[in-house]
Amino acid sequence: MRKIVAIIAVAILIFSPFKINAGKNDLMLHYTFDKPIIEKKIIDAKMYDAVRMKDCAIFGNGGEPALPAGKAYILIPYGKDIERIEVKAGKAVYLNGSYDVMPVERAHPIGIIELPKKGKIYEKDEPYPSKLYDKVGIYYFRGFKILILRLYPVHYIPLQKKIFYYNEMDIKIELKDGKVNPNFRGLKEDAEEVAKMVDNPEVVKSYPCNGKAGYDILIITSKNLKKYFEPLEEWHSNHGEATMIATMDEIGETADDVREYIRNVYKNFGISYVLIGGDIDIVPAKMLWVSGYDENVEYYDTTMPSDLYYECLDGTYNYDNDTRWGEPNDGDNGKDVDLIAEVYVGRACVDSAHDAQNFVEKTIAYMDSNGDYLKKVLMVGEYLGDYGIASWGGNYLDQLINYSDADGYHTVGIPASKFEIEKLYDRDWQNNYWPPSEIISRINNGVHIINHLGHSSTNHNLKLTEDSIDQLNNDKYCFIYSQACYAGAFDYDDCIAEYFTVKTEHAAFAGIWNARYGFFWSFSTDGDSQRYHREFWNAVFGEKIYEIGRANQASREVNLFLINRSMMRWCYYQLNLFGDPAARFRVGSPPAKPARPQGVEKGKPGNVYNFTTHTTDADNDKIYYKWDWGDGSFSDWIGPYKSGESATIEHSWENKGRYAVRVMARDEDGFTSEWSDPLIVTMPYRMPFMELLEWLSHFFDFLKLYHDQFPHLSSRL
Ligand SMILES: [Ca+2]
Ligand SMILES: [Ca+2]
Ligand SMILES: [Ca+2]
Ligand SMILES: [Ca+2]
Repeated sequence: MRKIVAIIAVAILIFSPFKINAGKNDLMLHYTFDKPIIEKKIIDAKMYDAVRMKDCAIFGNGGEPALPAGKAYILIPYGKDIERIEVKAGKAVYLNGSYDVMPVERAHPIGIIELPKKGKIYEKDEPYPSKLYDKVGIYYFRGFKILILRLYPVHYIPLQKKIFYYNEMDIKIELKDGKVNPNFRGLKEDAEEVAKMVDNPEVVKSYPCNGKAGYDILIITSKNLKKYFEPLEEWHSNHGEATMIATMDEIGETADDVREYIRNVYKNFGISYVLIGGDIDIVPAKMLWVSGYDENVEYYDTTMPSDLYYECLDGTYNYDNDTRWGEPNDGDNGKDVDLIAEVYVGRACVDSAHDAQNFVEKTIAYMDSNGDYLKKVLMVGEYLGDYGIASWGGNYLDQLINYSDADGYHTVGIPASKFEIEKLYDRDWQNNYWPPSEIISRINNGVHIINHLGHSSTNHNLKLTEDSIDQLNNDKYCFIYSQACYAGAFDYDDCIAEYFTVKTEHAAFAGIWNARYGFFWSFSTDGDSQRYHREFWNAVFGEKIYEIGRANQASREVNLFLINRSMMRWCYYQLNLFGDPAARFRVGSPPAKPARPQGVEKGKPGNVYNFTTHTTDADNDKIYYKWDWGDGSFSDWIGPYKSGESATIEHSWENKGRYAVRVMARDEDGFTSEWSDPLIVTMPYRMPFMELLEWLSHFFDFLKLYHDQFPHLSSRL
């Protein structure tokens, strides 16, 4: 599926085989679709046709024909609302032959067998689905209004066994005046980010975005634990990510107090990340209710702790005011709850100073780490049960390596050319069972990234228990992503994810674990948890989103058009990050600390002077520089420069004073260096007698300025 630019105020689409008349205020989008690919598939000794289409995903409930659906993420212009949506398709193109389209399999909690079932739809003599699209909803990202549609380019007439598809669709959205979302804060970086999320980035221009963020990260913890998080605050601030700490005594008690506080800091200080520094009794977690179901078979629901509540800051999460938060009609006006994050959240489930020190030391050690261990990736797969291809976790995990187009969607995976990828699979092991001692020795030898699919519980994951975690003694810390059940149930006292991340000074610095059941599909690798897992590494290696919290959220949002599919909403809610959301995967090295700036040390206000620096990047990446002029002003990121090339910039100061000029480097992947040592520049240099008198009269002011300015140098941007 491809989308072609949206055009505002286009009268007629000349080359289209059909017409929609567009008015002045309309948004027009044109989508094209590739011919479907049909593959034969044997399930339970019966032959089916599996229908795939490029850039589409299989959508439907268990037992319904499994057909591809496309997605449209459409940005609505600033201050506008939707009056009407019109979708028109081109000519129906019939495929030759007759087809037995396979039914949608049922999603399974890891460990329960269910076979696919067929429903009544298969007895009908009319096209299925009977429509071109569904409106998934309207969601907001930092005040940008995004309409999400699910498009149905492929249709099936069951009794005739015919398949046809549309090779193009036109979407017209009639607009009317509307309100501006209260979470719109008008930052330039927000505009850049939303442009990557939507099909019509040219509409971003309609939003007034001139502001710059003052802060990047908020840490929330208790008054008692605050000092243990200060080294992390300092580390981030020294790397160009201004960080602040707030304590619960300033915030309140409830999850709603926390969300309200985050919303205010988001709006007024421009933050993008929130680290929750406390287990649920220190910083509460919102318990969200979620159900996933198959109309024809059985139904699941649960209540789970979800920090998604602190990421998605729009509107209410309990519109009907009942006991269930997070229902699909619990957003403002009975619409869906907010599912697009304003800020990216991770949690350190610390209960004590000891836990907080473990967490902070491991996180900083990881962010400063180097060496060969960073190349090591371990895939950990277990036997899941007798489900055909889905019998082995390893069959799923293999799709995380390199590019995959399995199950009708594309993901960029962990590149085997850059990493040493080891597999620890029951599938390949003697007697189909690798022993726990094996994973202990792999972690102790140093491994960077672990991906896991197998059975788990609140106190059991990767075949390890709380007790066996004591046998870990690694000082090279890993990141763990596990699809398994309940390992991240941090409301169950202390779950195994908490042991990995905060209870020990070894093991993992961060990870993503499920709060409740993970879900795979039997006889297929198109599992719900797998969708998020594949998209997580696609975000990291395909989209170069290295901050863990952002990558976790990106893996959700790309799946948002499937939110009603089987257990997708359940998984959307439960993928909590146990770690610092602003920590970046060390899949590259940051540039070295830049050379102390060279240039004049004395000069006159108003004159323009040149300053020069240089640095190198171990990966030979292109480099950008940001200058701190010592007067509260900063340059933009200037570049790119080659590694080792010197970079020169001009600057003048309006006022007399003494300025500490320093510079930071960033590579093309966004890894930042430390600040350089400062060059102290004094203005003015040569003073006539009268100016000297004036200067003396300002002498005490200067001392005060010097005093005010210097303490900030090491702690923030
Ligand atoms: Ca409710
Ligand atoms: Ca939102
Ligand atoms: Ca806990
Ligand atoms: Ca680099």
